[in-house]
Amino acid sequence: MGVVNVTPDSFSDGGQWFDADAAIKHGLELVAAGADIVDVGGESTRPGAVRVDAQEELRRVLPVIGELAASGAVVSVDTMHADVARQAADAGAVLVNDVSGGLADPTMVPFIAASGLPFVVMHWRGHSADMQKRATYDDVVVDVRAELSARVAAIVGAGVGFDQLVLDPGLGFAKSPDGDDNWALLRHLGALMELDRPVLIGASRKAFLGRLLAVDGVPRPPAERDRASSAVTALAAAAGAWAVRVHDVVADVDAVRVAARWSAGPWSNGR
Ligand code: PMM
Repeated sequence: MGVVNVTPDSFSDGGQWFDADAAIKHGLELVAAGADIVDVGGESTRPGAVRVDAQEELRRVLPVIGELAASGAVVSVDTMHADVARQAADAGAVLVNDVSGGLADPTMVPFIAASGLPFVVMHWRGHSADMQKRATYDDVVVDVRAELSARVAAIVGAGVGFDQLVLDPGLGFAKSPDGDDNWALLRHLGALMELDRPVLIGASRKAFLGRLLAVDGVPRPPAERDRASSAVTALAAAAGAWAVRVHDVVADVDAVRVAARWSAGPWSNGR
């Protein structure tokens, strides 16, 4: 899954694809590089980000989604607003990626139930403005799994098909970048896969990688975290992740192919 952030302020690539034409060109490049899905978002969720309203989000994402879908790309919309999801679907998006797992907008889950669209349910404890205050866990793997499992039960209880759901541990969202939270979740991906739904991982360029690669206490900047992101991609793919949400699709497609070949044995090579 390649990332197209149509935002002025994303931590990872803020402003680079804010213009619709630039965003469309970038999305097409990601598809040409081998992305199976392009994930288009119009609201930054970096720690401390201020929210944008649905009107502004629509203005940002709709032309990009329409154009990419018309070109044959498989497009997902990264949004917490049901209105944006609905209009994105009308414009050709075929998957809804909601970092709040339907918690931010009470009309999201009913829309997903009515539309039948696949829905990414990410582990989320509150909006980005103060989410890092919520990074307290007894056992991060047990707690995230229990909270996701409870979300799945609530969403299915509200009429969404179990098979519509994809789960995501929400790396960087109410997870301490300095501690072990993100690493523990990656180390124990199997615990999430036991919930019997495909798992999506979004580690690309995140702060915990910057901290890992810090020199003299200065984190590595986001644009220089792609090699580490690809290493996470290879390991996550080998551990059975369904998809990885990434910026540097060229490198990550190779990483996924290595992982697939590594896991499959010689018969996957026609022998
Ligand atoms: N991370 C970001 C945005 N959307 N969606 C899902 N499902 N999982 C994630 O981890 C995720 C996401 C933030 O990263 P960006 O600013 O690079 O888009």
